[in-house]
Amino acid sequence: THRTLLRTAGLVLTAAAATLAAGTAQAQFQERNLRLSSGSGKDHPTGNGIVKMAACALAKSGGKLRITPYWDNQLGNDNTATQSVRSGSIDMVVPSTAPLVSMVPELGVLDLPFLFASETEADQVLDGKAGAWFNAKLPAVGLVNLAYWENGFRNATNSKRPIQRIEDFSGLKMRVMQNPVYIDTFKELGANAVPMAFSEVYSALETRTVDGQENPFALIDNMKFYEVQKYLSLTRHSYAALAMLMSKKTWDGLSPQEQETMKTCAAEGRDEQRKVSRAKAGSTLEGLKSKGMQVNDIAPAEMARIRDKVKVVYEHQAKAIGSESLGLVMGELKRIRGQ
Ligand code: TK8
Repeated sequence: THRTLLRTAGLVLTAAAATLAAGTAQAQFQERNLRLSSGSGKDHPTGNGIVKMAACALAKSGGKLRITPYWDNQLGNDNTATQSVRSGSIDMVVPSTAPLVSMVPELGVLDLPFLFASETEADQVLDGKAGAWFNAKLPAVGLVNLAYWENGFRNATNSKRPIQRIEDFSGLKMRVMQNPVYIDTFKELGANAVPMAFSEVYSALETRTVDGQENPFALIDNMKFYEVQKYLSLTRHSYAALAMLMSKKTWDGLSPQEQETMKTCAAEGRDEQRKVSRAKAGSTLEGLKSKGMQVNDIAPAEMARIRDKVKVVYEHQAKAIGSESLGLVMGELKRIRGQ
């Protein structure tokens, strides 16, 4: 009888522990549907990343943590969708970091021309202490960056002429992102820089309101700019990062386990997205040629003149970016390059 009592007590305790554990698991994940705004289409590498991130969140939450993407600026462009995320009416957005400088000017260092020499350098700076330093500034403006994703190296397209040398920029009306570094860079190149939201670019190119724009191959293809742009010149003048942003209001409402899951899955999505973006660059460029774009390299001597001309942008923008941000990123690059 004594033994039976003990055994029964043991069974009851085990059952209680199991219920508690299940209960905690219940508290870990609630039924959620997070709305995510994307500025590109599902068949852009960002789509691969978002699909992977969403599958990861569902799997890790027993089907409770759902992410629903809205493609092609349906919920607004980078600026308006980001404002909606700050207000909490949309949960997530994946803009370029460039438009964020209106809230966090220190991010402008990432937009400096020819800053990164390779994707590897960009990954190490963004995923390292510099990226973490930028991330620490976002909650104050109502945003949490889960991970940096890839937009890519940017190249110039236009409808007027191939850009073979710096003089070919003069007089070109070039749409740029709403960001002082891009405006300054294209002014220094002699173009007429026209800041504009991404969602308006196709029609501005079609109506010849602007002559050209600059973006990575994947977006030139995904947004069908080849339909309204004859020339693609391989300037590779800057590397653009995306930020997988969540509303701080949404983030603060998540359990620690949900927060951890979102971070893990955003990193999984990032790795997939970067992989696809880099794997497809070559075939995307070939595709643009077959869709009628006339693609030209720029002779090294002419590239050297272009790089030389825009160096002054670093000085012009130093004050707005701030010495701490500049020092941190340039220091990281020196370390990475073994200088
Ligand atoms: C997409 C934009 C785009 C950017 C631009 O949301 O505006 O040219 O390159 O990627 O962020």
